[in-house]
Amino acid sequence: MIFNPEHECMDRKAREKLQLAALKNLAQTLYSRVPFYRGKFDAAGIHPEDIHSLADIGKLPFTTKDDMRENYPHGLRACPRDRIVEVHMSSGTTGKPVVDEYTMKDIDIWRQAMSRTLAGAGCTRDDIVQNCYGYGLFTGGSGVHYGALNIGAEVLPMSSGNTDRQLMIMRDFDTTMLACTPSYALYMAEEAKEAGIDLRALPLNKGCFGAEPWSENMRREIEERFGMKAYDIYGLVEIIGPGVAFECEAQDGLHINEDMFYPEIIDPASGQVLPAGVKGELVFTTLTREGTPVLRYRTRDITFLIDEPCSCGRTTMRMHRLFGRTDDMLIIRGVNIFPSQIEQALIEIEGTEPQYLIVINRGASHLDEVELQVEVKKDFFTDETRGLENLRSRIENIMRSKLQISLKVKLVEPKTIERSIGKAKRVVDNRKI
Ligand code: DLL
Repeated sequence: MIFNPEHECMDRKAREKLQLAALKNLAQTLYSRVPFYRGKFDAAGIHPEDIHSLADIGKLPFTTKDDMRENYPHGLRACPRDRIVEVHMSSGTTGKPVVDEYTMKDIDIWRQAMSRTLAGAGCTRDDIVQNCYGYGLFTGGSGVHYGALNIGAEVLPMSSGNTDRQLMIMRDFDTTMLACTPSYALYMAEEAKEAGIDLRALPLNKGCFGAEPWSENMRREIEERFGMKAYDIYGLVEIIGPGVAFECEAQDGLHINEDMFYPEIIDPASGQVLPAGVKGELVFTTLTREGTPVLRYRTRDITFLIDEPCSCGRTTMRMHRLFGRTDDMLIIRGVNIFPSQIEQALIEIEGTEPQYLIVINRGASHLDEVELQVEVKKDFFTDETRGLENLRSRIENIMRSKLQISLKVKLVEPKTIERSIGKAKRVVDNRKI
């Protein structure tokens, strides 16, 4: 199903015209309303009036995650405060979070983008959508919620966790569509098996999965275990949340809502724009947003663009499912974490050395399990066992509250974690995704 054929199947040239007009408008807005962007334009010796074609976007400055953190909380807002109606934020940070502020028009854009996303997976007003993405500051819950309501489907706003209850509701409320992270879907399947529930016999027939890396293998497994179609959906809080790109029934690349979010692929080292088909770092510009619009945001996600017609009839540019990232960001149970944040938290804990190793496994449960090995200071190690046990649980509590993830801490003796003369190896990721 195509939610908005007028836009999604628009003639390419006509769309480019709209994109150019929106880009000029965006540049003007950012220049006149956001001192941070004015500074960036001035430093680059460029003025919004210099934009004459879409290719001119290549002359404009990039925005990075650090820029966003430095402008916390409201430095990138491009409209008066009283026009903001909702706020979302990045999760799991010890530093400043990335903030996304939405006006009512932004919510409309999101609603539209998410309706297209869910419709791409076949959602109609007849569907009952079990939404197990987290509600709250994370964008997943609200994004799916808005899209499903706009289609006229019924939403079960479950949020994440409490798997027994999820399975009960899934059966008793005749869920037809599932929305959650792919690893949680597999975990649910495992729990269902244990509880003797035959998922394949339920009305559930499709689901949309994203917010973390997954593979064709995982897709096959989800489709097989649930007896449903599994679609990849992509987005990020810096741009709007989910709804940036989504798969259609062809399951052959993700259609980008490019009338709203203008994509580029760049060489991560030089910043040069690369042509379709060439792998590089994905960059997005929000063409029509009002609250916190963004110019050329460097996502750090690696993919390539697909500039060929799709069998579904949509004319939008597609992106290949992600290949990875250019930085060391980890996504653990859907929460984005940088090793440096763990390091930062450890520095503040007395008794520990800043020597650590993060070991990630995806066990039989299909959920990520993290062991944090931490070196203990010499004096501490000779201490009685109770002292060590206290330290261990203290670190676990601090990590849970600062990073919003549960991990198991293993205290190790001084000098046991391998030292490196080059870049320290901080992560052993055993997940076979
Ligand atoms: O994860 C938004 C989202 C919610 C997307 C629900 C899909 C479904 P953030 O927390 O800002 O936003 O994390 C964004 O997650 O830059 C990617 O590295 C990763 N990511 C998101 N979708 C996918 C996907 C949400 N389909 C970061 N495949 C992005 C692989 C994904 N990685």
